[in-house]
Amino acid sequence: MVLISVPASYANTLSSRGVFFLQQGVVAGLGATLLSPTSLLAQETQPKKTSKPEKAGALGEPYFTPTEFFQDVSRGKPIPHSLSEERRREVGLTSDTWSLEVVSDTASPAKLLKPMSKASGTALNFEALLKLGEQHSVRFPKVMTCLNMGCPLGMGLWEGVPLRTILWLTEPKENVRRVFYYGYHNDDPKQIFRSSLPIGRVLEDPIGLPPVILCYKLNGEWLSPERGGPVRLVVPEHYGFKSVKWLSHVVLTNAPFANDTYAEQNNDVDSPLKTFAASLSVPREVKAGEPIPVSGYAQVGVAGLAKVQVSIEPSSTERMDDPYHAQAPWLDAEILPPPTQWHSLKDGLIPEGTFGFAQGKPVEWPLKLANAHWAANLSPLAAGEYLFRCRTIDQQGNAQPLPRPFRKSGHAAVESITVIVKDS
Ligand SMILES: Nc1nc2c(c(=O)[nH]1)N[C@H]1C(S)=C(S)[C@@H](COP(=O)(O)O)O[C@H]1N2
Ligand SMILES: [Mo]
Repeated sequence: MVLISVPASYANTLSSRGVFFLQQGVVAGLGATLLSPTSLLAQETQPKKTSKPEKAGALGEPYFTPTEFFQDVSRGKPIPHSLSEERRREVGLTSDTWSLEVVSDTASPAKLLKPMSKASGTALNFEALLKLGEQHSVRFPKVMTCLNMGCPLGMGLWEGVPLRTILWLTEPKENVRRVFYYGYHNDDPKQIFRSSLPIGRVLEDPIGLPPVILCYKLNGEWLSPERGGPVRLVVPEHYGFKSVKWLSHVVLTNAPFANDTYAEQNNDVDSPLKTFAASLSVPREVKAGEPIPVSGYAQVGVAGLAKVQVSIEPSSTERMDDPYHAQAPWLDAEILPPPTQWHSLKDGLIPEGTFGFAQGKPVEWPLKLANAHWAANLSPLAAGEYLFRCRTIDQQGNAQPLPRPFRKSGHAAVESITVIVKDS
């Protein structure tokens, strides 16, 4: 049997908690019918360290999700990270016992001159991986999001060695079309969680993207068992299911197809991260004649993020043939600037040499494949029942949920939230 650990709080409910990320103040420059959202600052609260908050990976401050707030999506009975340290040592899930096999697929062989296997004593160990890291390590920001859930699991600064660095050590010669990989699964074939990539993506990075890595650090700390330590794969532009935890095997194959576990539940395994916005704070009841402060986050997918927009209209409004609310009265919200302090990183600083940063500052904002935060202050309304919505416009000009509105290709539905405006 396969168990999935997902926090009970992970219902698609919207958090009514205050936002605590609006610490930088928000500059003016909103559309004429929007007011400056600085009043949102009054709602600041502090993150609770005791319980996992909802929308952990979406909250903005700290920008990089602290370890204890990261949400977990792990299969297995028992879930590998729940094993005792002693047991983890026995099964190769500690840094001193971990090793990785990189071999040819027996069903569709690739030609490798130097496969790495346990049997021949050539498997890659953690020490050798770190040694490669001295020369080749890369570190990049990425939001971890489950294809099937409405909200990111966490924002991370992921660090490791490009997978291609290890693949080249096996001296592949020909007949390599795909890379299959999987992790520790209690030695039970029924529990295996596997994923795959085209060899081209592993050997080469599309413009602006960091490499696929064997990851051993998150936010400057060694990767914890819960996050897939000692070593997991991290694929920058993909949903979480491609980033296999407790990595143990990489299989080079001449097979041309994906063999991902996620395909078995009707998921689209070739769909990279989508751009979408969702709310974090929207008052459910407001007084007539008072501005309505709203805020949220946006996931910046492969299509980039040009704008976040908000709309509010009487809930009785009917529009024909407008499934994506394209005709709603959309107004631009404010995309909040980068943090000045990167809490949860050492000394609050971005380390030198981080992908997408120069002198500790982002080269562009919002960051690619990461979260951004937004806020707006809606103009006062008369008493009545209204629907609030938010959406993104990507850098190609597509309004959410376009251009890929299919749920099994990743969540991007436009939220509709009822807001009651009452006479005071
Ligand atoms: N070995 C293994 N790797 C795995 C999974 C798993 O169940 N087993 N779940 C995947 C899925 S579906 C997601 S969304 C991400 C979640 O990463 P996180 O738990 O670090 O947030 O891990 C992926 N890697
Ligand atoms: Mo997932």
